[in-house]
Amino acid sequence: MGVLAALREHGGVWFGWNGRVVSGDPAGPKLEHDGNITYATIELSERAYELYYNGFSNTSLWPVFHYLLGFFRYERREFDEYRRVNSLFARKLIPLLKPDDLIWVHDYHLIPLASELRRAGVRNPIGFFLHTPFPAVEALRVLPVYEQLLRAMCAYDVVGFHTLRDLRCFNDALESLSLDSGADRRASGRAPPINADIFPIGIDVEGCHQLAMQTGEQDNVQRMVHHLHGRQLLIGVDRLDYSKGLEERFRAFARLLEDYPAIRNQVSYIQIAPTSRSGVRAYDDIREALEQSAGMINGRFADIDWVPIRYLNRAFDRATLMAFFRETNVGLVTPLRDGMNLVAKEFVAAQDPEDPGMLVLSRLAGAAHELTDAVLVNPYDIDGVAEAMHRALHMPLEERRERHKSMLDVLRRNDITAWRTRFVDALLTAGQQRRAAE
Ligand code: ADQ
Repeated sequence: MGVLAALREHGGVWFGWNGRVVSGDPAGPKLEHDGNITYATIELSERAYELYYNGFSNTSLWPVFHYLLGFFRYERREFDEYRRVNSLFARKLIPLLKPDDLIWVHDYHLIPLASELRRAGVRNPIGFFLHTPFPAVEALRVLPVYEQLLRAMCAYDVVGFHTLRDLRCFNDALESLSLDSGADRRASGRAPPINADIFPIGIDVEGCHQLAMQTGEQDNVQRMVHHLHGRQLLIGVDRLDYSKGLEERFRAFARLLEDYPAIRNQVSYIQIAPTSRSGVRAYDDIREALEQSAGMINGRFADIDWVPIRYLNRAFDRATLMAFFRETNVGLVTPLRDGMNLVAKEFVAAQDPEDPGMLVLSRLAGAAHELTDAVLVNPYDIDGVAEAMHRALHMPLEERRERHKSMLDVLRRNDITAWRTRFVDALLTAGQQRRAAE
């Protein structure tokens, strides 16, 4: 969303995969124009989808970047395909580039794109933003190709992370290879130093707030409220992903019901988690595990007139989610690790400041660096999360208002516009440095 807003302001090309997988050679890019934005979209071959996307990107990089090494798997041919697809993307992008363009590359699927573009002679400023965490070098080292990836990151003029911790890990990793973001490149006289910095992603705070207010009358929202019968509501909204800590969260909810029997039949927990990355084994497994877990908890605690957990393996539109948030007493955002986690921010923005719901937030999400007034938890500590849920459910109005106000201030200071403006400015500066060095 932030990137699209930047494109609308400056005009430009959005280039990327359109989500389609084809059996033959992929076509594209297909060009579509919308105002001053051109969408250049390409398809992936079945082989690229399996090896590049499901394989190296989501079964090697994703688990390592989230410190979930039990899910990590590495195949050399998947990495080869990752490089091949990045090189193909570079070749398809080059004819669309104009001399003054800034190139903003997003996320771990595209790390080698800048080095491929440079190899082909592209001199435009190129920035990279990583949406996931960047891990400590000792975790990174399980990747046999981590040195190549780090060197590829050095081909960018600007590298952006969500948090100081990620940036430190990146600098440590460079140091461990005796690379540094500047010295090597200055010494070789080839290019100015890369600027690695923190750009914590923000949200459209007013937009979320407005949506939450406008859509409260929707049928879905009315039905949801009706079925609560006045009970307090806890809600979780996540992509179905093992990094989101959903199994642990379900266990913590069960612990809440065990440890605080008075709360039974007084609370409902709705978990919305649409399937993502289906076809990757670990993702199919977690879906099954959650269905079982919800069934067991409901079997154990449900009453004639009460179902403790409603687990919805489907998506809702953004407006409905914001309206759900506004009706919620406690938002549960407890990933085992997350780059930022925008649901945490959207939950806060959607609240009624006069009677806000409270956020229970994992310390291991990037958002915890900013939303320090949430009830912070370690998602692995099941008793601790159950206690935090109880505390948030019973938090006095005055305390909820104060905490909400300070979190909202943080969100307003660093909203989506501030985020993209800072990144674009950093790229513009990098462009000037590049021209001065040439
Ligand atoms: P995600 O892992 O997808 O993103 P997150 O930040 O929570 O995680 O969500 C991104 C967007 O998807 C939000 O606008 C959210 O509302 C929406 N979303 C999430 N779950 C949804 C659901 N069940 N139904 C409908 N919409 C849903 C990656 C990184 C994060 C980082 C973001 C942005 O993994 O750490 O915060 O990019 O940088």
